[in-house]
Amino acid sequence: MNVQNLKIALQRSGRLSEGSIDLLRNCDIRFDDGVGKLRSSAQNFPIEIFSLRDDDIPRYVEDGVADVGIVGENILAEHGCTVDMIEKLGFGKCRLSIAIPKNDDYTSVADLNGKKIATSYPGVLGRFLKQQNAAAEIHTISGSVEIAPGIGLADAVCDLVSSGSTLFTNGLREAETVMNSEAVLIARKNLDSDLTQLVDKLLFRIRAVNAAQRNRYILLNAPNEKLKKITELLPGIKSPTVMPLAEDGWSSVHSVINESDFWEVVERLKNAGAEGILVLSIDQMINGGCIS
Ligand code: PRT
Ligand code: ZN
Repeated sequence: MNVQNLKIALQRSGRLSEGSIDLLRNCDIRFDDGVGKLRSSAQNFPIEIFSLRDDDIPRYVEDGVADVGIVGENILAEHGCTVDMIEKLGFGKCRLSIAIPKNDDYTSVADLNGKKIATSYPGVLGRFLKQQNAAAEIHTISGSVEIAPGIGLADAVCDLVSSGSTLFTNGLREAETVMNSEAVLIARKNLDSDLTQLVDKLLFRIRAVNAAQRNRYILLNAPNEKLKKITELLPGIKSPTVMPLAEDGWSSVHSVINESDFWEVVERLKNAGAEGILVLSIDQMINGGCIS
């Protein structure tokens, strides 16, 4: 009988912590995330949660302290560990960018020649500069990178950006995107078959949760003579469900559509004669009691 637990490493306290915990909870994995607890076990899934500093996660997964982990692609790229990146998770999105004082002229990477760039990502930045044939000097610092130009420590910075407000308040502007990043699920190479099965089970749930978040459930009424055109506009997971309404000549249409093309489809449905269009997230469908 398999009693092996899957050990997962999450960021203990930081920008990825909430997203990682929410993801496991949305997968219906119940555990106690008591503050400061290094280790907790789930009550309803064979998984053990380790809370660690994000920088340590790739190495711990590589070394087998944990089997899988959730970490930013930026950390993976910098630390260069040999682990498998198995799924992009859609949260913790940011970019690693080179930023310069806002009044400096900038037309291309050639303008970085001879400049000193402060960063906590010397590995990724070094590869980028080499690939772009830019001869800039890298000055590695571990925190508060954005203040370096203001205090005369560097001419530019290479740091993570999400809203851009940190750069703005420090009088900097983005000049180059070095890489885009988001939280990813990583796994140790060559896991045994029991652990691989557990990873597959977890991955199945993660994919289902993320798909549900991207999709919308749509209900509408359609006059029967326009039904063919309206149903053709609905690229549902399967064909849309069509049911006759009590009112003669009308049908009710239900379908699932992807968020990215959502408003365009709604507009086209309206133009094609759909009425009473109602849109629900999959969460609302379940929690609102629409599914019986
Ligand atoms: O203690 P530990 O080592 O675990 O945490 P940490 O302080 O090293 O990392 P943390 O919690 O700051 O970030 C964890 C991960 O979140 C990063 O590795 C990225 O993958 C991701 N992430 C997403 C970000 C950001 N967005 C982000 N904006 N990490 C850092 N920032 C910082 C950035 O360095 C800059 O100081 O936020 C500032 C810029 O934000 P904006 O919104 O002003 O542009
Ligand atoms: Zn860190």
